[in-house]
Amino acid sequence: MHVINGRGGLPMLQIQTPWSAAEIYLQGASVTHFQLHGEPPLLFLSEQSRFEKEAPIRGGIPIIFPWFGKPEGRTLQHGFARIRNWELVEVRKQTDGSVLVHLSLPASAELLAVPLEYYVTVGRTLMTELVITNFSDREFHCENCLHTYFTVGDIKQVSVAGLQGVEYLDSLDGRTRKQEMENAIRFTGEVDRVYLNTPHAVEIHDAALRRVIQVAKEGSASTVVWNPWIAKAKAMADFDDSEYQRMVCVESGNCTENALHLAAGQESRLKLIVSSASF
Ligand code: TA6
Repeated sequence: MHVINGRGGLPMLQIQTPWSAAEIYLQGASVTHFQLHGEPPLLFLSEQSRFEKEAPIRGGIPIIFPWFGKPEGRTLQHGFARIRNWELVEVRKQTDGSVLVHLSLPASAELLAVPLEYYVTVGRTLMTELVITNFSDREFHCENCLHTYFTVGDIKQVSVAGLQGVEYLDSLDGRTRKQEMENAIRFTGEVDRVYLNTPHAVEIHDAALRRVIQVAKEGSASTVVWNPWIAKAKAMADFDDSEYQRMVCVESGNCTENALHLAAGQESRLKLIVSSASF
């Protein structure tokens, strides 16, 4: 496997394994495609996504770092990691047939002494792990999030399970703190919620595609659930008006109140494991 010119001429890797296929752009270390052979893609990528230098890719798994959203004083939504060019360190076929891709974002002028390492393992499942190491001599505060877009057959027939009882911040209501009462979250309008202090896996039940996607994670206290619905879909230039019907974001990270405070020398390991089963 070697780097080729992908969409917009951006460098990318195409990965093939006995069970699956994947695509990874060096820009943002963006996993833009993951598909088990014979099944619909698991990751969603907008047909209108931009593939231009320094522009976010609309879909796949954007790496959100060092901040989530647009905190006070920041102009760049979701930080800069997803629009920077990452370095390809290694592509390795493993003995079990999976493929490991290691990418790195060196410490930069913006973030002295805090490099990022990203490990993507493509096989029967998709695993990605973001490692942040604070090599500085003082505490480092940041947020991180693997902002994963999943393909669904019809959002109106989708439910997200595993968050009942969990407190969340409702981004559509001034980040008011609420509690999830449903054991299966359904979508009848825009949903944009940061669930807090929840380390557990969640499941996306997709009746139209007759599959359950499991979104498991390690090193993550926040789960974000987002569907833009009709109005926001229309407002996004890099997203087709109808695409809200065929995607849902279930994101794994450490956001808002769960932000990270890394002591000097401390590292954070955020891991995502995506698998699916048909029914
Ligand atoms: O993950 C939810 C969210 O923060 C939404 O509020 C929405 O803005 C989404 O991220 C996409 O953000 P982006 O900057 O990629 O358009």
